[in-house]
Amino acid sequence: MKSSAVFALAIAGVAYGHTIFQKVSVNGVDQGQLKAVRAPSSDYPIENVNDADFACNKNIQFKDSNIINIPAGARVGAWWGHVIGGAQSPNDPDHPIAKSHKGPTMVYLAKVSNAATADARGLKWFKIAEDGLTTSNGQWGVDRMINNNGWQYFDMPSCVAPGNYLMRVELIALHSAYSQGGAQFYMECAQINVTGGGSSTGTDLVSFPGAYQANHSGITINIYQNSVPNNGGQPYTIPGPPVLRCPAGGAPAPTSNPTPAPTATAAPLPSQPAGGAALYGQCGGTGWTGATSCAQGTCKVVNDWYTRPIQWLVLDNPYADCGNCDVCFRSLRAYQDFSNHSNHFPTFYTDEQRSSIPAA
Ligand SMILES: *[C@@H]1O[C@H](CO)[C@@H](O)[C@H](O)[C@H]1NC(C)=O
Ligand SMILES: *[C@@H]1O[C@H](CO)[C@@H](O)[C@H](O)[C@H]1NC(C)=O
Ligand SMILES: *[C@@H]1O[C@H](CO)[C@@H](O)[C@H](O)[C@H]1NC(C)=O
Ligand SMILES: [Cu+2]
Repeated sequence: MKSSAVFALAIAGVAYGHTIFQKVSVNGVDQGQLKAVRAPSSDYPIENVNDADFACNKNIQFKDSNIINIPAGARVGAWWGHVIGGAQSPNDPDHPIAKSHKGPTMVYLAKVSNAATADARGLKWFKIAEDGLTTSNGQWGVDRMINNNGWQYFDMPSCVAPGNYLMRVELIALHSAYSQGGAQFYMECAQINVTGGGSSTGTDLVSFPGAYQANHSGITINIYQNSVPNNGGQPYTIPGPPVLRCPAGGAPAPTSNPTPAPTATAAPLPSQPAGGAALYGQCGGTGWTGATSCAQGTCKVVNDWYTRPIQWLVLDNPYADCGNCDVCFRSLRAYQDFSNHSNHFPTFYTDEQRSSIPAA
C-alpha cells in the first residue's frame, strides 16, 4: 500500500516488543532455561485464533525430552523473555515484553500420557489460572508479569490429578486489538508431571484452535478508551473457559487472579541524571513524579501516543516504549505504521515523511 519506499528510514535491528515463554519455576526453584519447554526461536505472535498451531505455537526449535515435576498446590512461575535467552540487547526496554503490550495472562493444562512425546494438536484443555485487568489501578496481567521481571506466577490447583500434562502458558497483547485480527497471542507449552494432588483432569474442556472467537469482547477490544490503556476503567472479560475450581472441602480453590506483585504501582523509573531526565527519558505525564526538565533534549508532550484511526506509533526513540508520558527528545522523530497487523517489520518515517503520506 505504501509504495513510498523512498521514504523508508532504515533503522536496522529495531527491536519489537514480542516475547517467548521459555522457562519454569516450581516453588521458587528455577528449572532451567528451555528445560521441558517447547519454544520457537521466533518471538512473533499468532494473530489468527483458528491457527492450527494455536495450542503450542509453530516452528518449534527448542524441545527436549525432560518433564518437570510439579506438586499439586505448588507456586509455579512461567518466565517470558523478549527473545530466546531474555533481553535482546543491554537494557533492552522490550524485555520481557514491550510495555505497550497490555493484556491478560493465562495457563491451561491438557492431560497426556507422555508429556515428552505428546502431539500438541487435538488435545482437550482446561484453564487453571488467569490474570486480567484490575480496573482500580489499570494494571493488566502483563504489567504484573513485567513487574515480576518476566515471571508470571500462578498456583497449580491442589485437585489436579497426578500424571503428565502439557502446560500451555499464554499472554494476549491487546494494543492493536481495536480491529478484529489485531490481538496478538503469545504461547508456548511446557512438559510437566503433576505429583500428589487429587483426581481432576479438568472441567470446561476446550480445543485449540476452537476455544476463542475472533470477535470475542476480550479479543476485539479498544483498551484505549481515554487514550490510557485501562479499558476505560471498565471490567475486561478474559477469553476462554472458566478457571478450574477445586471441590470444596479439600484444599482451597485457586483464585482466579494470582496475587499481584507487592509493588504493582508503576514500572521502575529510569535513572535520572542530575540536571534533568536523560535523553529519551520520561519527563512528565499523568502521575509522573520524576524530573520534568531534560539533561539532554527538550521535554515534549507525547500524550496521544497511540492515535486513532491511523495507527501511528510515535517513536521518539525507536527503542522506547512509553505509554502516556512526556519524553525528552531530539528533532528526529520516527513513526511506525501499525495499521497492518501482519507486518512486523514496518517502515519507519520521519515527521516530514509522514506528513507527505496520505492517511489510510
Ligand atoms: C510422575 O511423578 C510420579 C510420582 O512422583 C512418578 O512416579 C512418575 O515416574 C513421574 N512420571 C514422569 C514421566 O516423570
Ligand atoms: C462472532 O462470530 C460468530 C461466528 O462468525 C458468530 O456466530 C457470532 O454471532 C459473532 N458474535 C458477535 C458478538 O458478533
Ligand atoms: C501487510 O504486511 C504483510 C507482511 O509484510 C504484507 O505481506 C502485506 O502485503 C501487507 N498488507 C498490506 C495491505 O499492506
Ligand atoms: Cu509484539
